[in-house]
Amino acid sequence: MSDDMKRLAAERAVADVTSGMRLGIGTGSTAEHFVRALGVRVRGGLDVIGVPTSERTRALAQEEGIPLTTLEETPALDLTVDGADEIDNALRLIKGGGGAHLREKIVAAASTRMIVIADGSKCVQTLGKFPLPIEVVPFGLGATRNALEKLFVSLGLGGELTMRGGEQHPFVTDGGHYILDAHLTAIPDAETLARALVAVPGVVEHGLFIGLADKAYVAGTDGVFEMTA
Ligand code: ABF
Repeated sequence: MSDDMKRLAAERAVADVTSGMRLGIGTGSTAEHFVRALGVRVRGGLDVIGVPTSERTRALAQEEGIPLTTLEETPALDLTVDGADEIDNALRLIKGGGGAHLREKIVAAASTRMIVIADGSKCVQTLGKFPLPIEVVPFGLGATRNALEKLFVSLGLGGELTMRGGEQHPFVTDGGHYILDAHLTAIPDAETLARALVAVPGVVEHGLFIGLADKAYVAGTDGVFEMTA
């Protein structure tokens, strides 16, 4: 059911793609529906070029015959289509549950427009129930973790940090970093937290996407509805 909804949202986004577009191509199960539906249109003659946001997406896009490029060759994109873990009413997002938010944010920021695709379970009043992914450099991990814990206390945010994959076998991102998931429960001021996180040495990127999404296609039992920023 939820997978059908993800597919419906993805198909709506594919309908917004036109020939000549330079695309950012997201990661995750919803984005995979987008890649497959895009592949069908490409094989039907749609002329686009895409930058994948993960090695996983690159492999699938190649299988689908979608022409790919890089941000070195094509530094400005027209449209990025990607999933999300949480979406609030102002189209602020939490992303990174799939571990790809560093590349996802670079690609989204290089795009004129970003469309989010999701099923209705991703919509929230306040961000933060989904653990916030924070990508960190392995060097100095203990110090970075302490600094993050102090930051959360100073902002009145409770919650613990857990190492993605476990302390013994941490998950390693496409960029060779680790991910600390912050279990904050609620993030009442996402802008302040986003600014503070990037100022912590050792933090590479976090999963708060603010001011990047222009539109979301959200699929529920009554069909797909559109949210705009
Ligand atoms: C990517 O995939 C991520 O930023 C987000 O974590 C996740 C959403 O996953 P799914 O589409 O599988 O629910 O978009």
